[in-house]
Amino acid sequence: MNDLGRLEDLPLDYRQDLTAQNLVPLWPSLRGVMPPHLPPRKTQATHWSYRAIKPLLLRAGELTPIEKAERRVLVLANPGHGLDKMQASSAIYLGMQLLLPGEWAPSHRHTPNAVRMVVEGEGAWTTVEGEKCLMSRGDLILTPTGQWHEHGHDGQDPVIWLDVLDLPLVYYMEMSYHVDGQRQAVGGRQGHQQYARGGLAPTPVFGRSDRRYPMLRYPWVDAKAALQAMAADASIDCLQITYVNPETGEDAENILGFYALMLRPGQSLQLPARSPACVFHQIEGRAEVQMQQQAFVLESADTCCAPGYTPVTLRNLSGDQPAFLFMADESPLHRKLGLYEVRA
Ligand code: 1HN
Repeated sequence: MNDLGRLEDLPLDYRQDLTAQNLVPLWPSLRGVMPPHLPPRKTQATHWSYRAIKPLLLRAGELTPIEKAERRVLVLANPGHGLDKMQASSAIYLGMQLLLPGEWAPSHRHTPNAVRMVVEGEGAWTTVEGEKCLMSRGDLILTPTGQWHEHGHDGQDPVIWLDVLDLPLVYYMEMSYHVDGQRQAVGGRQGHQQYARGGLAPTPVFGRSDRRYPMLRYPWVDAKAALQAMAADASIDCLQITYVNPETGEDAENILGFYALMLRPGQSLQLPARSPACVFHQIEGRAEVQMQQQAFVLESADTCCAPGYTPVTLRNLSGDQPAFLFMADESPLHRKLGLYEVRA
């Protein structure tokens, strides 16, 4: 490959003439924006320890009342992007949110899509478009783009959950904004009950639902049971499920994908290098996540991220208990853009 000319090779007066016209020569930067074979990635393999996060989040509960925070969150920021950018990867935002007993995080809606993965505590709920979704450990709750949502807590102990948003992408597109709302009236709908059994969709007299988001809460008991049922078949090596729209089978949200994965006792699983960046969050058990000559030990509720185009090996550190992980990635986005790729 030939060397391309550098900016310094150009006469100063020419560079100044270009600048005066808001013009820039491409060739000195061409290799930087499009290097051979592998894209430049700011996303660094990063681990966030729940043991470290929890006391700092509880301290935020003492320091900042919910009225002064609206959402009381510590952002899991990837140092490769800069801590101020609030990015775990190019398209993924992660945060740990605390709600104390009796608190209420008021209703709003916004352009970025969000999900919550409940980490700890009982008695909290999120109301999404009038559907009250109870929050239990491991439950996944969607608050897709444009949908009203608010959080409340009727229990006794602090509740903590992991927020996953496509905020960095929507912000990059200059489309990130929110609208404040009123406390929502709660209706009777409970999508997770109507779609509780895979492959069976409720069918009213006028036909199947055309709701874009028919299911908002994916209880962990159901996801775990689905994984355990798969595990009964010893020929299935990759015990992984995708959180889908039960009417269409498509990804639950438009931009980020969400998955749960089970590792049998002692199991190792190799994930090939794929274009999307990926987040791993430990729901139950302990696992090792190996990538780029690093090994992170995920204790319960720990989170880590892998840049795109990076092979990852997962290993259950227990010889007698299964391990369960929640994963989020940028696959739906890459697929819709026609950019998704897997490297052998
Ligand atoms: C948001 O609305 C929530 O509703 C959580 O709980 C985290 C991060 C950035 C922007 C909006 C919530 C958020 C957020």
